[in-house]
Amino acid sequence: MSDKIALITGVTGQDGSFLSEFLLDKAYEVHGIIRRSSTDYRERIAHLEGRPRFHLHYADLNDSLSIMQVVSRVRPTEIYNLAAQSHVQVSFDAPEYTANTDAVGVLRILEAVRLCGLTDRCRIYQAGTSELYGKVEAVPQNEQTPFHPYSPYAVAKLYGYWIVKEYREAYGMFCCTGILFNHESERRGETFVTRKITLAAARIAQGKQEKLLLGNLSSMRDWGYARDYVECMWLMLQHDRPEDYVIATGQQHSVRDFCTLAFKQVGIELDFVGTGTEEKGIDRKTGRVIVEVSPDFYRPTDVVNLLGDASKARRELGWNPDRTSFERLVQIMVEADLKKVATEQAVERIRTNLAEFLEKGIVK
Ligand code: NAP
Ligand code: G4F
Repeated sequence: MSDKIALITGVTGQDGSFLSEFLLDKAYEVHGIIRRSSTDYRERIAHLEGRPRFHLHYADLNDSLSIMQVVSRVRPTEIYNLAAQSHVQVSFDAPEYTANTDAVGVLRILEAVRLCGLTDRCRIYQAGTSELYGKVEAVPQNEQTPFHPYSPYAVAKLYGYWIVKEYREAYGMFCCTGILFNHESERRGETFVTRKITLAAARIAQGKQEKLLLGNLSSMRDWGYARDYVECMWLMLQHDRPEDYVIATGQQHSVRDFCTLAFKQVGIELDFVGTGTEEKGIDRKTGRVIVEVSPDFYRPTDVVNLLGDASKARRELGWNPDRTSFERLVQIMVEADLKKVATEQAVERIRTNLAEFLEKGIVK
């Protein structure tokens, strides 16, 4: 049995799935926490299920007993706490749930490790976020930049950041926070802006969608590739001392830029005209309106100027933020969504044909 035992909360999520692959490749025994659900299909980790060193356990970050049970059974050497209600917009609709999971959930992990007597054995990574900088007080942002959280999600994550620091100082635990800027991929949830755009580009190009409705097109993000970012989580826990690190590319683009590039990938050149809610993205060739602004996607408070400075991670962890360019990231996502939409269409055609054959008695 491996002496490297990782426990990942949020294993079914974008990052959890990439991190599982990364750690399995490093010969870890990987344990993941999943929530009981009436549908048992876990798309992002389906390809890992059944592997000998990959194990799943039912637990919930809002249920201390379940966390204690898993931690005491698995006795991990590393915990990656990635589980969260991770959607900023949703945190305005479900602030209490978000606080319970994203703030107190972190405390539950730390306490479980302490109460199971694993403080000397187990290192803990906490998924922090660039949303902590929120209504930014400086650009770019690094580990010294003051926090100014600007959503219920960010406020909850701020508690997570401070409680990790507190347990490090009070109990000498090896626990640290990665302050990760936005990272995307072909596995990104479909309601985050990048994936919403790449999926729409693929659907519009294949005649499956008319228009794309978005909120703030001028919002600026530092977008990296999730597959590259999970390495940093691991590097932080291999370091000789527990510290917090900013992880970012140091490049900034607007939502509008992302749209322009994604649609270019499917052969549609967009021109943006107008301002505010009247702004539109128009197909240069046909004059057709492809992108419109809907206030439904505006947030009560929006974070609009994120740009990270990951010099400390580059210097101390040897992490290379330039591995996947912005252009390549958009290309990876669009290509994956073109395939997804084409497959869905093929399945739909097969279903229709089969239904017809059954009806006509051609097949039984
Ligand atoms: P994600 O795809 O939304 O995945 C979230 C994961 O958390 C899912 O596995 C989800 O399980 C699980 N989860 C939610 N509530 C839970 C609960 N109460 N108990 C147990 N598990 C629960 O998020 P992600 O993009 O991979 O992000 C991973 C972490 O990094 C999150 O903490 C996020 O806040 C943080 N972060 C992300 C980014 C980014 O750009 N992606 C940047 C900075 C920080 P189900 O599948 O059952 O819903
Ligand atoms: O893609 P987003 O929803 O990501 P956001 O809010 O930056 O949060 C993500 O990154 C954080 C790291 O900074 C993570 F901590 C967090 O868990 C999550 O992974 O929105 C990005 C920007 C926002 O300014 C939003 O207002 O895009 C703007 N936007 C414009 N139209 C939209 C839309 N966002 C979404 N989700 N949907 C839209 O239609």
